[in-house]
Amino acid sequence: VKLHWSPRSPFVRKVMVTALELGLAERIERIRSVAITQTPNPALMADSPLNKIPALVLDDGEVLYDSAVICEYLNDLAGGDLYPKGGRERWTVLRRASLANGLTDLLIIWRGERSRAPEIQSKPHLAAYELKARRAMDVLEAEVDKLNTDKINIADIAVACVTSYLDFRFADLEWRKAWPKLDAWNRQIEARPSMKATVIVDDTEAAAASLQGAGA
Ligand SMILES: N[C@@H](CCC(=O)N[C@@H](CS)C(=O)NCC(=O)O)C(=O)O
Repeated sequence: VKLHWSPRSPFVRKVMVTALELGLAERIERIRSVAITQTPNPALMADSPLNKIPALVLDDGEVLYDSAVICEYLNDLAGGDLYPKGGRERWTVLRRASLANGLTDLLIIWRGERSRAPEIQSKPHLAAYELKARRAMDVLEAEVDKLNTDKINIADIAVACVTSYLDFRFADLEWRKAWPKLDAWNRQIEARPSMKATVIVDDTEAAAASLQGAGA
């Protein structure tokens, strides 16, 4: 299978961490695909109509997106146990994974707004994005006792990827000071080989010609 991939995307990272945890990473051929909201990429859109990465092209040509669907597909393929099979625990884990995914979406649009020329940035939007991001982080901090670093699930992977993304794009938030329990948990999960192998890298210079803007 082929994965529309970028070393800068937290959603792609989540898929790669999932694949590594399941022992499937070697079966995935990565295609460096530039995904920038305001500069749609025709080659990417041929497979991913909304111009988003990750998108997984299966051997029969069908394309799976978005990252939540890809992760569940990989877990199913490997017969993995990253998703509780049923009961209340399943819904809690899925809800927490959605919170992390939604926070990631929010950070991406927040960053998009911050990257615009200062005179056209919308102050109300910036303030609302920050308020929501902080609220989501408060909820994750309050739930930190339920997060794992040993027998991990899909929510742990999603929370790990979004918190580490804050280091990459929102260093000014100083999140590790503001949410110290999440910081301690994140440091432990970042020690897993799957996280170490997927550290976000800014390859902007390497791909400079086509990488203008706040994309991945
Ligand atoms: N809900 C999607 C979000 C994916 C997403 O927003 N990816 C960004 C890069 S991190 C993207 O491809 N942006 C390009 C665009 O919006 O046109 C998922 O979970 O896969």
